[in-house]
Amino acid sequence: MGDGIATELDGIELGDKRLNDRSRRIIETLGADPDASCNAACDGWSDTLAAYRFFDNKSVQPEDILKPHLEATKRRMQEHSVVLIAQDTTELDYSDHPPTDARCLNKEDRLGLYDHTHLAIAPNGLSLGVVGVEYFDRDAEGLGQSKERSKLPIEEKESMRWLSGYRLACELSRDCPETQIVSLADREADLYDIFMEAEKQAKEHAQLADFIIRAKIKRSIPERDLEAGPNAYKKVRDQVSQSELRATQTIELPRTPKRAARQAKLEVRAIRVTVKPPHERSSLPTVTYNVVLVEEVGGPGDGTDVSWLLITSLPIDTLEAIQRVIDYYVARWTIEVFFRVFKTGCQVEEIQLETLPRLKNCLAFYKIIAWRIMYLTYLNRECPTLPCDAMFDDCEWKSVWRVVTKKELPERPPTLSAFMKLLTQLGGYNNRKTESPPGPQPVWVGIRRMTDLATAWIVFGPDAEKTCV
Ligand SMILES: [Mn+2]
Repeated sequence: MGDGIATELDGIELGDKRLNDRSRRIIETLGADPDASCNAACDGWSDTLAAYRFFDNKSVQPEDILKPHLEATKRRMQEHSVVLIAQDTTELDYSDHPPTDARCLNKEDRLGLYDHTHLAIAPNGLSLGVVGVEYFDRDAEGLGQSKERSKLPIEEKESMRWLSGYRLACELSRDCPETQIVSLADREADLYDIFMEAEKQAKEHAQLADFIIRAKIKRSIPERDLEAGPNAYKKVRDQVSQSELRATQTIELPRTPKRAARQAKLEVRAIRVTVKPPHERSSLPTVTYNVVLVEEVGGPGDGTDVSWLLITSLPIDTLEAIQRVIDYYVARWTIEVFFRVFKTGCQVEEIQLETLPRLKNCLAFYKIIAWRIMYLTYLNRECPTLPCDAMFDDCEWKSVWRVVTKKELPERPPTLSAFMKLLTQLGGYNNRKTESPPGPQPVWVGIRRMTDLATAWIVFGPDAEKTCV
C-alpha cells in the first residue's frame, strides 16, 4: 500500500530517528503482505534482522508505535458527530510456538494472550482506527480459582479492562469535544462499577461518554416482589418486558459460527429503571439507566433467537432515539470483523517471536494493517467515487488495471469502486453485477497479489526508467 499506510506513523517519536525510519519501513513491508510471516514479508535478511532488532529494542513500546495512528484516528473521529468506541476481547493462541515468557489462556496447556482492543467506529460501520490495546494472560497456578477471583476488588480483576475502556471513551470525548462518544460492549461488560462510574463522571465532567452494554446479570429494582418470596425483589427484565410495545422491525442477522445469516422480526420495548446494587455489595448506592429490550418473535427456537437487553445512557423518549440505540449496538459487529481480519487475514497467531515484548511490538503494526484493510473495504462502500489514487500508488493501480482488464490505461485514475472491483477480482472475488461490494477477505488477498504486480511494474513497467535511477 505504498506510502498510504506509512502516513499512519507520521510524527512517530521513538526517541531516535533511525528507529522512527525503521518503523515506517516495517509497516510498509508487513502491510504489503498482511498474512506472510515476518521473514517472508521482509525484503531479504538484512531487513528481517533489522525488524527483529526493532521489536527487541527496549525503548520501543507498542503504545509508541500506535500513538501516531491514535492521533490520526482522533482527527478522523472529529469529522463525525457521533463515534462509537467498541471494546472486546479475543484470544491469541501461541501454544504451538510460545514465546519463552508466555503464560496461560483458560487452560494450563494453552499459552498465549488475551487481546482487549478498543476500536473507533462511525455509526455507519466505517472503522476509524484502533484507540487502545491491552493484553492480559493468566498464571497457571490461579486457573482453577475463578470463585476466589470474583471476590477481589475490581482494580485487581481482569474485568477492570471494561471499566478502563469506559474511562478511555470518556477521555476521548474530552479530546473530541464536538463529537458524541458512545462506548459499546457485549455482555461481559455488564458491571455495576461501570454504571457507578458513569454517574460519577457525570458529576465531575461536562463531557463524558455515553454507553450501550448488553445485559448479562439479572438485576433487580428496589421494590419487593412479595409473590416471589419474603426477600425477593422485582426484576429489571420483567419490568421492561411487561411495558408497552414501542416498535416492531425486521433486521438482517449476519452469519456467526452458531447460526446462518437470517432475517429476524423483532419487538422493541424501552423503559428507564433504577437498579439495586448486587446482593453481595448491598451498601452501594442504586444507579439509574435506560434499558431497551429487543426480542425476536417467531425465531427458530434453537437457542439463537435474538434477545438483547441493552443498558444505555442514551435517551429512549422517541422511536428514533430507541432505534439509534439498536443501530449503534448492531454496529458493534465491526469489531468482530476487525478481529477476523487481524487473526485470519494477518495470521498474527503464526508470528514466531521469542519474547512477549517483541510480539506485542509486532502486533501493534498488525493492528494498523488490519484496520487499513477494513478502512479500504468500507470506504469502497461509502465513497465509491473517490479517485483510487487517493488510496493507492500509481504502480499499484496501473499494474492491477493492466493485468485484470488487459486494456490500455485510462487517462485518469479510475474511481475507488471501479478499482476495488479489479483488486478483489485478483483476490478471487466474483464481480457479478448482482453481488454486494466485497468484504475484507478478497481485499486482503487482492492486496497481497497486487504487491507482486506493483513490484514488477516498478522494475519492468512503462514507468521503469523514471523510477529506477
Ligand atoms: Mn466479547
